[in-house]
Amino acid sequence: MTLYQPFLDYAISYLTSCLELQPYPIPEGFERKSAIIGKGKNQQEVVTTSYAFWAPKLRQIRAAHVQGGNSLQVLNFVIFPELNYDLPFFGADLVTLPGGHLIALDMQPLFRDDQAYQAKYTEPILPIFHTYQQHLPWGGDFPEEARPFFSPAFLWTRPKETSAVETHVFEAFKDYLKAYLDFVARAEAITNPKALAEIKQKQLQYLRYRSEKDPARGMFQRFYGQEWTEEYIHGFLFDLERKLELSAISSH
Ligand code: DBV
Repeated sequence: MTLYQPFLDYAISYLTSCLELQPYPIPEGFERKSAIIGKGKNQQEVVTTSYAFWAPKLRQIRAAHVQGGNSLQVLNFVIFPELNYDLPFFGADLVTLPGGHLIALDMQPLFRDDQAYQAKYTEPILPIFHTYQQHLPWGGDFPEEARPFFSPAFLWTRPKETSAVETHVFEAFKDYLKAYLDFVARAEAITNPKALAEIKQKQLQYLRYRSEKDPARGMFQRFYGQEWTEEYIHGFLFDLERKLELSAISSH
């Protein structure tokens, strides 16, 4: 059992219990990828496995799980809503590297500075955020340009102890996911054309930022090469632009 496997298992079984989960296609060759890294005695297999689903209101629910021994464990888990809902993204970046643990957990807002949006999608999360922040203090250094993509309930922390990941971070992950599914249950389809255009624009802005700045790009390139990495990022992890291109073609 590896550090983030229980997070992944919990998420899939919880989502299965409250959503009509459907399989989402994973491009061939990306369900599982493995490489041997290091030399001599330090050789280590690094395996990346991918999971993807969709459900009503949720365009893509996907996870990338990287397992390469005790000091290389990553679970990146994101939920992308359909473009006719104003729902935030559920974003979890759970990272363990030789330098330590790095945890990012948030409901990433479409409209960061809109008061009504904050009241709807951030304020209800603040009590959960404050509960965990006592045990999981602010993680410091953080790219300034990423700030617009996170809510005031952004849990960003670098726990010293693995036990803090197994307890506080795991509990926070469960509470954020539950709260997210409450939002999903209550969300109503948007029909106003101006609002729909704004959502699409914000979704694309988020997608482009994440695919351009993916902090895992260097790691994946080292393990699996540049070609595989770019296709994984644009064809699976952050695939909205590709999907929009496809639907534009098929509607002609
Ligand atoms: N991050 C991803 C994906 C990953 C992944 C798809 C599948 O978006 C892993 C793997 N994140 C990952 C790794 C690192 C980070 C770091 C391997 C460590 C990189 C390194 O140190 O070499 C939140 N993740 C980070 C950092 C942040 C996040 C802020 C530190 C980056 C830095 O200091 O430059 N989640 C991440 C992020 C957004 C998000 C930037 C932006 C919207 O949602």
